[in-house]
Amino acid sequence: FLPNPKTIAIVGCPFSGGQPKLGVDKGPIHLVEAGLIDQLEEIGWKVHFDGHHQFEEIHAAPDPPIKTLLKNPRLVSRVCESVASVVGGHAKNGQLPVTLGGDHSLAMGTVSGTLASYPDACVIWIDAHADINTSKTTESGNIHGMPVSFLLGLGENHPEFAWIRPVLKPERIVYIGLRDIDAGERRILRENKIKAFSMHEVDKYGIGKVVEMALDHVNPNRDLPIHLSFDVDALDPSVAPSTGTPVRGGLTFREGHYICEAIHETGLLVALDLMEVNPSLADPESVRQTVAVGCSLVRSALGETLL
Ligand code: B3U
Ligand code: MN
Ligand code: MN
Repeated sequence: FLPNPKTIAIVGCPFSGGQPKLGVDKGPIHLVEAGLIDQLEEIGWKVHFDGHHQFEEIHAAPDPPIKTLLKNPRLVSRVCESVASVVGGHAKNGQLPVTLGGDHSLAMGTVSGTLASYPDACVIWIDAHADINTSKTTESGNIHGMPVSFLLGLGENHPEFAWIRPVLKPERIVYIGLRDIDAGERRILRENKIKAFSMHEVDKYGIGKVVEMALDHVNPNRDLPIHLSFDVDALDPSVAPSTGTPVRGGLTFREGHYICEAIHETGLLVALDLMEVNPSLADPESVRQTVAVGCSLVRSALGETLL
């Protein structure tokens, strides 16, 4: 899908408004400072990066919660709308947007941007969580637990989010790595027949088979563009400790990288998100380790091979 020379556009999104923990907005800065751009050039990409996005022109105050629950709704909505137009613009120019989060609410923007250019794209969502709560089911009110429901057009329509079109069909998204799902989310997954491979399936079948089954579901003929949205908390906390909501029993270092390598091998990747790296959480060595694993997942998805 991409013209030559193959070009990446780095979309750095220092944003934390979809959840309460400060520091996740520093994720993109740390990933770039760790040398990600040079690393991608070394594996043969042309890389465009003209600074992290500044969302400061987006003032949403006063931003009272919707129904006293959904937190920072106007801010999250406006930031994601801006991210959608940036990601969509890069995709239309034939570049591969690599969005560095920031919290996972940003994926409302990135996936919307991808689907504006590639309407038949599928989404592969790697996460400990399903991020599919609606304003009715959310217990936390944190919008990073909700982006998928907005993209699918589930739940109530809130005027604050009127720009989001229900661009994604339930059969075009698949999850890998789930292990912390709310009761309401479990019901939504079941009712919409959304395919999900939890850690149980990863244990049972092995990661190779799981990725193959996931692709068979969303991309049976291996001809549709792929948006890979990778929440670093899909990895086990021993591998990626610096993240806001770590859940034990996650993907190993190799399982995470295998997913990225296998998606690269399809030749169908058109957009990538790496989300929820929070350099303010845990000790300096854990931060270094998490940032390094984030960079290496991105490299694997973009073609770095072991041999
Ligand atoms: N499902 C919970 C927890 C959660 C979702 N995403 C993250 N945590 N990172 C919620 O808040 O909706
Ligand atoms: Mn997530
Ligand atoms: Mn998560």
